[in-house]
Amino acid sequence: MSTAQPPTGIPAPTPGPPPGAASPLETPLDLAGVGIGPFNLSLAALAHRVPGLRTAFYDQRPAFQWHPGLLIEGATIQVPFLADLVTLADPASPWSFLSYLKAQERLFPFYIAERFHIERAEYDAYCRWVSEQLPGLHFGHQIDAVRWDHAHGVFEIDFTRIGTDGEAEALGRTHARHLVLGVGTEPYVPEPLRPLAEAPNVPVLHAADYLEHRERLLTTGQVTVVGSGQSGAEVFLDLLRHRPLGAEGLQWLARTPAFTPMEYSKLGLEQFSPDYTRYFHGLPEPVRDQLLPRQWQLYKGIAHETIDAIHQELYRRAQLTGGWPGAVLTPGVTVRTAGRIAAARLELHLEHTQQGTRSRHTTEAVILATGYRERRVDTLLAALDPYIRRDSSERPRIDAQHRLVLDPMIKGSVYVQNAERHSHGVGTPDLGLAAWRSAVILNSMTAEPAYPLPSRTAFTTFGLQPSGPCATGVGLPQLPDQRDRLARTRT
Ligand SMILES: Cc1cc2nc3c(=O)[nH]c(=O)nc-3n(C[C@@H](O)[C@@H](O)[C@H](O)COP(=O)(O)OP(=O)(O)OC[C@H]3O[C@@H](n4cnc5c(N)ncnc54)[C@H](O)[C@@H]3O)c2cc1C
Repeated sequence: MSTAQPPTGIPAPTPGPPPGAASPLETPLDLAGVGIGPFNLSLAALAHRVPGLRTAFYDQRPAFQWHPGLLIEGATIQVPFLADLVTLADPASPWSFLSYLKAQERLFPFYIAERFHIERAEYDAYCRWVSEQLPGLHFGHQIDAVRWDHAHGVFEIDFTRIGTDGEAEALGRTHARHLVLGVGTEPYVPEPLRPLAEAPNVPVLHAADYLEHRERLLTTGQVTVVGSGQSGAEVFLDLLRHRPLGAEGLQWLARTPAFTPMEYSKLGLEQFSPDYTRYFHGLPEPVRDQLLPRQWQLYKGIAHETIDAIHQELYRRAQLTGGWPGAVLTPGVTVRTAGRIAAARLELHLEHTQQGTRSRHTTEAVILATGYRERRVDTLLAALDPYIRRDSSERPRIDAQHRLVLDPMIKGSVYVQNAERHSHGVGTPDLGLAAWRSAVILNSMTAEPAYPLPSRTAFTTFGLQPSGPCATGVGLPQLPDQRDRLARTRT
């Protein structure tokens, strides 16, 4: 699926945008953001403190929401709270998690709790708090298309205003010198299971929609969870905890040879540092491509705590009933195909790779914890496509400052957040790098670094040779028009 299909039956965009939502051609924004997930929210929060910088960010949703279908009670984020929107670039920011706690009058309870990994629902609430107060955020705005206006040297950005009922209300246009895409990811369903997931009235859903269906899933006879990442583990644990004792009726299938823990050692975590990101970006493309799949355990495994909690709950149930719980956990299994065998029953065709065996499994509901993929922006960027430089696998080339490498005819920059795993590595979707990447982007737009960043961030030395220019924004070539303008407004 690609984003930004302009709705039909609505008048064509006019240069006069609706009040409060757009800027006219004579006074373009310095930076327009597409999407307000944590990454662009972080950028908006840091940009807010840069004097003279005119920004606006747009999101198609009516309000900020962070993976609402997986805000399972007790589930925590996998980075410490210090990895909030701003702290690792600007600990004094009014948009930090600690500022949020202060505003909620919860600083002392938090201090006493000594909790480093906060609940996912609390992270969501914190981001929403920022989103409700930060100026320049426009929810209910879907960005449909982006073009470069050669005559005026600005990006032309078409949007649709979406009403609270989800219907398109009006079309508009805004202009910006630079653009940042923070459109995030979307749920991924493997090919063999797609027809099932898309068919109405069949109880097959992606884990992203879990909470919406939870009540029904707690009482459905047999439930199967497919996928052994963190989402699969959290869904399985929640079902296990809340389904009837001794009649759990649960099956957990994983393609990986084992239910594997996420790499969480201190030196392992240094691969989520700016130093490692810089090193990775400096590697030759074929080396990067070989390396990434081998690093899956850094982000695709299950948190130790979740594995412990699952085992603990299984043990508790075994002890209470004096038998084995009605939960089957099988790794090493691929779901080849699936089909309906009755109005409310499904049959999965399974293959065990190591044994070379096949079997059929009947279930009444399937939850696909099969991951996410970068959201496609082909439609959104169709007009820019001829100007985008690509690597040998046709992926956009992205420079150290997270900008698409464009034909020099395009004077503005298109920054990307969370679409550069192929060029910047495993840290790309990590919330721990949010503030740093936002700062790198802002520093590349301002005469003096808006947020001075450390030149070293890890104890590990990655590589024998320094890996190219340091992506801190310091000492990097500036965008000339921007530098002059911002330098003047900064006094
Ligand atoms: C369930 C889950 C849990 C995670 N937990 C962690 C964790 O604990 N720690 C960690 O480090 N990482 C975690 N991650 C990874 C992290 O990258 C994401 O959580 C994070 O949400 C990514 O932020 P984002 O800003 O890229 O995108 P999103 O949060 O996906 O936001 C993108 C936004 O863009 C909007 N949008 C898209 N297209 C358009 C358009 N054309 N016009 C207007 N708006 C548009 C969407 O509506 C959406 O609101 C998790 C990921 C998932 C899926």
